[in-house]
Amino acid sequence: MSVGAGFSYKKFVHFALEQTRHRSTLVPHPSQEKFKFIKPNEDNTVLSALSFSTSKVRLLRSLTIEQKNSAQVLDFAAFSEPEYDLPIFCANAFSSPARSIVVLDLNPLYDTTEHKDYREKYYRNLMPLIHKYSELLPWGGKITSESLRFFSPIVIWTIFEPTEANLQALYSAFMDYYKVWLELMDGAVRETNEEKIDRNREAQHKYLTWRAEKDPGYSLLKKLIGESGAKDLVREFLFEGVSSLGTKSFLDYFPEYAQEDGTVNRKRSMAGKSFGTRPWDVHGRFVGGDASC
Ligand code: BLA
Repeated sequence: MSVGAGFSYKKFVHFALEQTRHRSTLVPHPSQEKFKFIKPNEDNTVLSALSFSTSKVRLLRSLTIEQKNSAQVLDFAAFSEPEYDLPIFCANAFSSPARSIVVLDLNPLYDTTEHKDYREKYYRNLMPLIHKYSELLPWGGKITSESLRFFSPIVIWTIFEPTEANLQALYSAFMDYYKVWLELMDGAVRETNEEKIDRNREAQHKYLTWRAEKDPGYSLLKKLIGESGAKDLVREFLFEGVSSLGTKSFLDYFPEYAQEDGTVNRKRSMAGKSFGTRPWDVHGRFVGGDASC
């Protein structure tokens, strides 16, 4: 039985903000003023947007969308200041009455297959988390191949029927993952080497650039708040920093999307979907082979 109607992702946001407040002072982010009262075209829909920063966190923001008897959406993310190489906390859930599509992760700033030191630093000790949830929230099947480089070995990528039990499992996972992220944040030591700070900034910018261009939520946002509203929300709220943290373009980072006339191919994926099963082993080592397999 689906519980879509009475369910709200707001409690996820409340939990996260409260936990964060225990550890640091939340300062409203400038983007909050502009997007707090954003009004959708449809009467049955409520959009809520909140954004903050803390001493170590450049941007902590959440968007929830609640549609009566229809879609429930959570987009919650936290991006550290470039002085820290912290993973990006990422909780995305889109629930229709029939199914929920979920990505919950501590997205790595650096690809964990290429950067083994980064994998060791952050994920080695976290692998038990994925075992805890791999049965309750199993791998969601084939996925946009390009997304994988932004996922960590502990990513929860899943699709389920939004029953009470499944949503409770997701809430439990969300709380665990967020607490772990806060621990990492607390322990993070400020980098002073300018080169490393620049590298962190560029890595975050690359991530923001990917998501601002290819986020699967875009078409729903466009429907709710129109094309220019959706563009603003994506570039100045959800992925704020995409216009200021760096100057490289989407095609500089992802040249495989270039079309002959120099524009960006609108397809989400050039490589196609792949990875029908979880492509990391219990140690967090990538075992997915070539993306095209
Ligand atoms: C589907 N959302 C998906 C899928 C992924 C994500 C992987 C499955 C389709 C695919 O393989 O691309 C999420 N992809 C991510 C995330 C990253 C990524 C988090 O690369 C990070 C690096 N989803 C939202 C929001 C909405 C939303 C805010 O997060 C709506 C406002 C909707 N997601 C949504 C919908 C689908 C989807 C409607 C199914 C339709 C589709 O695939 O386009």
